[in-house]
Amino acid sequence: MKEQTLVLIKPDGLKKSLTGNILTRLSETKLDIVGTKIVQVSKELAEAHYCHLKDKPFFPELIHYIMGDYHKKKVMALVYWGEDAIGKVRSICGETNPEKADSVSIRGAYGRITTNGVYENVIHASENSKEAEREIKLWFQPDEIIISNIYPTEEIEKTIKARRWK
Ligand code: DAT
Ligand code: MG
Repeated sequence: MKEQTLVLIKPDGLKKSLTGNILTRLSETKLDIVGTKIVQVSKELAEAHYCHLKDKPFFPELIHYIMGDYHKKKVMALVYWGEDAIGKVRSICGETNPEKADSVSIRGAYGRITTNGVYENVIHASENSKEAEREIKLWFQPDEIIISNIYPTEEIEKTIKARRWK
C-alpha cells in the first residue's frame, strides 16, 4: 500500500553534518520526497509532536533536545511517499535506543545516549499511519506537499500579514 511518513533529521544530525549521509541511506528505500523544509522548532510544536510522552521522566530533556537547545536550533522535516513507506523508513532508522539499534541502521551508526540519559538518535520517523497523519498535519500545510489529496483539505479565505522579497 502506498503511504506517507514524516521524517525529521534532528538537531544533532544537522550539527554533526549528517544530513547527506542520512538522506543517502533513506534513498535506498526508493521512496519519493514529496515535502521538505528547515524548521525552528517552537516549544508548542515540540510538545505537540511528543504529546504521547508527556508523562515520561525524560520528557523535559526531550523537548530541549528537539528544540535544538543542545545542538543547533533547526530540524529538517521531510515527507516520504511510496509503497510501505512507514515500515521501510523505520527499518533503516533502527531501534529507538541507539545503543540497542543495529549498527548498520541510521540510529545505530550515528546515535548516542548522553550522560544525562538523552537518546540522541538523530532521526525521527512516524510509527504507524495514524501517527504519520497526525505528524504530517502538524509539521506541514497542504500546499507544502506536492502530492494532491494526501489527506482531505478544504478551501478557506484568510487575510494574513506576510513577507515578500523587495
Ligand atoms: P521512536 O522515536 O523510535 O518512535 P518513541 O516515540 O517511543 O520512539 O520516543 C520518542 C523519542 O523519545 C525517541 O526518539 C527518543 C526519546 N526516548 C524514548 N524513550 C526514551 C528513554 N527511555 N530515555 C530517553 N529518551 C527516550
Ligand atoms: Mg515515536
